[in-house]
Amino acid sequence: MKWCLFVASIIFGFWVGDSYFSSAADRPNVLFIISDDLTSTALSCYGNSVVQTPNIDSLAARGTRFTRAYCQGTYCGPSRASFMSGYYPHATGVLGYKNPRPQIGDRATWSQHFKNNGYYAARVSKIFHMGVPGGIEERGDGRDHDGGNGADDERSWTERFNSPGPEWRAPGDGETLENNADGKKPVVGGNTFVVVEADGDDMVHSDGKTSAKAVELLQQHRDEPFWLGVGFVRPHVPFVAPRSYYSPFKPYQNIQLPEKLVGDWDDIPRPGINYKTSKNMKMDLRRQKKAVGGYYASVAFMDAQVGKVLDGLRRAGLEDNTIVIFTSDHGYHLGEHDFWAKVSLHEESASVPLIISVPGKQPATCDSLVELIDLYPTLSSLCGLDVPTRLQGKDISRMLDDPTVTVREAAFSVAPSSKGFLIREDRWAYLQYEEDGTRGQELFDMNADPKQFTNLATSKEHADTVTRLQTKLAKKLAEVRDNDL
Ligand SMILES: [Ca+2]
Repeated sequence: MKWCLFVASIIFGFWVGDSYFSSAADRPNVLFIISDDLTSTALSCYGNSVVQTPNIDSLAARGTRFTRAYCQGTYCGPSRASFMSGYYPHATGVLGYKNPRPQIGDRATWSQHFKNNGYYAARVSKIFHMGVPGGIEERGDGRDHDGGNGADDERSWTERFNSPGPEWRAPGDGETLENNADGKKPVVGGNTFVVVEADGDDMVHSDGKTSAKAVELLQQHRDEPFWLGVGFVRPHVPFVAPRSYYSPFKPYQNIQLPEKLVGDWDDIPRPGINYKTSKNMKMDLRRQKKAVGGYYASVAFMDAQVGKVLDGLRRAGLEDNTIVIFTSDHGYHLGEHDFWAKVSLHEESASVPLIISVPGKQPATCDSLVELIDLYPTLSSLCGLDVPTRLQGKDISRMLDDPTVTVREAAFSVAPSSKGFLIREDRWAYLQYEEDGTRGQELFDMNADPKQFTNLATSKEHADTVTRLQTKLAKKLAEVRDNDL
């Protein structure tokens, strides 16, 4: 048997039985591109007809586009710590803006696992949490935090590179939209809705520098296996991009806002009302439309940077031996229910865009439920590395050959800051606040009500479904906490 496998390994260049590649040099590269705060609803390949994202679309056209991918935490810190460590937020207890190293000890993170297996592992800009804009801006507060590395984990990398940029200080026409009803507030920093139509070209900004550095690294490391993480900070606030990216979205008054329903909040429990709303941000319709336009311009700018990286991959001759992943750390509200930004566990915020392109595999659209935590085991499997049994995600690689494959009947996500939990099944989205649900429940029939306007949690007709999902959630949380940490 061993002899047969040996012969097969010579013929096919890898161990057929265990799908191990014969040596690290033959293994595919991994190019992991992650945008910050990007909702799939803003991408043309996910159906947006106003924003054009030709570069992300081109990746979708040759890879598998997942329509039901979910983050494990609905803001940067817990989401990134989760998919990089391979544990759910409630396993590590990383519910805020830290890296998971103290909790995982010597266990390898995703990129570190590849590094330990002979890969060059590098990141450009934000992969673990970094504050935006403060953590990446020149003169920003993040310069005082580990030299601008934010909540990064140094052991995950062979090398790491940051891309400081001017952010909200970029010269151009800027406006603060949030809490600025009288219009007297200047352009400010922080986690605030600001739009800047910036002077100059792409290279003025963090993401322009990130794409250039990534292209340089692809050339430099073309002759060795690599795991390269490229972290773009747009469309995270502030919405800053060169002027040219704004023209398709002006005049802003022509931007269509999501449907508004009278009494929409009446059946949502208080913790389910997102922390940023049109009301508490004091954004009138003009400001709301400009916020969407500014976000869209940031998406178009980020997409152009993705294009430069994909072009660099092609020019380095690496397209045929590189698995490319594109995703975001969580989704985003652009005015649905008059909610804005992240944290919410409603669909636009908890779901993420996810595209995985493996050379030689057929393009597809996959509607199976998947989670960002599945990336670590899946890419380990695809590259012939061992898949540590302690990982809490699932190997979804078979979906790349057959998009009808399913590996889970529900996705699980949390919003620690509102003590929120989400169980997303094929038909039902069940949201609960507090572990016992005492601060409220929401149940949506995603077939009949995909925009989540009618909370069915209090209807007698659906009491059994609520009980079933509440039990399922408690069981899932117990499984998450039953781990080797
Ligand atoms: Ca984020």
